[in-house]
Amino acid sequence: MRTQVAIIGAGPAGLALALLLRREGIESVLVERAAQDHVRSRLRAGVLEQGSVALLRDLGLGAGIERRGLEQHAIDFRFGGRSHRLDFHAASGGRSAWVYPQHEVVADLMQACERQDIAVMYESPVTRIEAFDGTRPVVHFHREGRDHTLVCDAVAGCDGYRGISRRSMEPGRQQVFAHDYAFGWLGILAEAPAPTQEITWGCHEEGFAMLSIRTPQVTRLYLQCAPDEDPALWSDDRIWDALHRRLDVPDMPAIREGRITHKSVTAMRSFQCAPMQQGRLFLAGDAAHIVPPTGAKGLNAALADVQVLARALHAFCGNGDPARLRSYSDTCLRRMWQVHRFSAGLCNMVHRVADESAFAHQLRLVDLHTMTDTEAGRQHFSHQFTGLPIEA
Ligand code: FAS
Ligand code: PHB
Repeated sequence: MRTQVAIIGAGPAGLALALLLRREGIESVLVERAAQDHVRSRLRAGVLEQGSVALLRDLGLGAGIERRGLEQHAIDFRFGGRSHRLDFHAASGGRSAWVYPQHEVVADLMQACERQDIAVMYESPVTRIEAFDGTRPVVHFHREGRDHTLVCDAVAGCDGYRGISRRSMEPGRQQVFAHDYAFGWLGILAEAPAPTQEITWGCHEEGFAMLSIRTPQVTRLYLQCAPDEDPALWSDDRIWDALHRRLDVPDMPAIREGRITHKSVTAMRSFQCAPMQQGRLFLAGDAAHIVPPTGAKGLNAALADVQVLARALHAFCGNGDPARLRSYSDTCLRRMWQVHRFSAGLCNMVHRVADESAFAHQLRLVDLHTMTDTEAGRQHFSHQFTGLPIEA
């Protein structure tokens, strides 16, 4: 087989990239390891930055967000026994975020690829990527019991943290930055309406908790736990008791309980590889970087990367200009290090580690007050949370 751009992975990064390339008349083929239903049903991110919503609308995918998305203007931070509502819409000069779950985004992107006859091969794991230091990379994949090859001009590694793309790069030409956190999140889905229509964070002495929203009847809740916690040790009663302790405050309606339909633990890490390219192989999304879910940046950073990559591939494949491709990694890294700083800083600010000193605890409280109770703190949080600009 032959195409202009081989895209490895049909998660949000790969699917969005294929649609952006098609719009510029550049052909691509997506090769995805898993079955389509598996990719579509994975429960992950929940919040879209303003720029990500603009991208999806630009791709003609605004209908789902209009019907099922919830525009957000504020986050209610709870600490010191009371609510500290941060209006990021006002503090950012009118920018918003949307609650619109990743599985909805992926379903919308898949439907758009099908409508445009973009070739997505599911259940087709890529086993090797070769010759990407030359001008004709070759992607080897397995499909329907046979081995196949896909010859192309460029390879987009959108295959996530455990994918083959980053591992195919020469380690000696790559730097890795990694940090694992001393806590994780026990995440649940509950058939219980949110007491208010705003995401609520509990920065409690006992530990962090969050209430987010999926639909008017379903809430997504998180509890700080050990990174290797066994979800089976958490009965429904134990979960609700901890969520009430960490989230309820006297001046606001209590969270509502309901049937828990999903329970899982996510460990937390920050990871970045640099550069995000070697020869004609370009990494985008989780293949290149991981952020803790606290700042809701993983999915949004993936969508930001592929907008940069699509513009660079259009200049190269469409007009023979390699300049943007050469600077792809530098362009993404300038934005990503700010995303890492925001995500890691927020993560450390709102979680309490077991051996926290009294001094460190005081510093965290000052940081929380600065972020929510000062104009400068609110503005800094709001510009980051609603999404940094993507370099043209
Ligand atoms: P993805 O991992 O989504 O997609 C990569 C695709 O490549 C997968 O479909 C995989 O099957 C495929 N693939 C891998 N190897 C392959 C091979 N050899 N051949 C072919 N295909 C291959 N982000 C947030 O912003 N907020 C959150 O709350 C949040 N929660 C998360 C919870 C969990 C449990 C996880 C794992 C992630 C969470 N994230 C969250 C981050 C997540 O949303 C990612 O940022 C997002 O999926 C990134 O999208 P992609 O880069 O497309 O990678
Ligand atoms: C989510 O809905 O999963 C979510 C919301 C806000 C965050 C992180 C995750 O900051």
